[in-house]
Amino acid sequence: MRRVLQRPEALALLDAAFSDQPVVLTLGGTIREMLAVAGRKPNHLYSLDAMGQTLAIGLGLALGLDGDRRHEKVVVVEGDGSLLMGFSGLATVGHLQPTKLVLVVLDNGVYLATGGQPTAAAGIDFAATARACGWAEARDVPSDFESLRESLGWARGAQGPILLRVKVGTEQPKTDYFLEDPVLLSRQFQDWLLRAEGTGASAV
Ligand SMILES: Cc1ncc(C[n+]2csc(CCOP(=O)(O)OP(=O)(O)O)c2C)c(N)n1
Ligand SMILES: [Mg+2]
Repeated sequence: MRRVLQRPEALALLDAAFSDQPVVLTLGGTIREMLAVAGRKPNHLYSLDAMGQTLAIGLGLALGLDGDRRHEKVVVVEGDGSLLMGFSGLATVGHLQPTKLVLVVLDNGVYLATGGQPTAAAGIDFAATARACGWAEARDVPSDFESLRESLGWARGAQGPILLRVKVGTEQPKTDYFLEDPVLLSRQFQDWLLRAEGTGASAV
């Protein structure tokens, strides 16, 4: 049987595919693993413990950057439990149509951070839900390195809002704690947004 992709591997691919674009990261485990594979990145917004709110943060950012040609995409990295908590965001995104938004759901099927209790994700078709809400594209990505790499490359060039769901394993590498002040984290990210070099086109 083929082995399922582990979250740190998926995060390394995500960082490589969107190394110059704004990326909003959900919750502690995902953030710590991204820091372990990619290091501290100015284009990453670490939304520490904002369970259920990561998609809403990305939605606001994608709408705010809509006319800013320095930023092609706004990538949101969500967990299954957190997305389920903020599920109404799928409808709001369908309604508001942020064309730069790419939501990547790293679905491990559990609330890993709190002990591995199963979420409702196994019975929910996230892609079909997003399509029913009016998202431009929504796909399940097979849980392997090449499929995810290819899908991320496609998402980079396609018009959103786009949802990609990929199943990941529950291996938890040992990582350092990361508990910085969210006010300072968001300020550092805003500073990057304002000075980021993009395609060479000027901001509106
Ligand atoms: C509103 C709220 N409730 C509960 C928590 C505690 N909590 C932190 S992470 C987590 C699980 C999140 O599940 P998921 O998004 O699937 O991420 P995973 O743990 O699998 O990485 C919970 C319940 C929280 N941070 N915020
Ligand atoms: Mg989970």
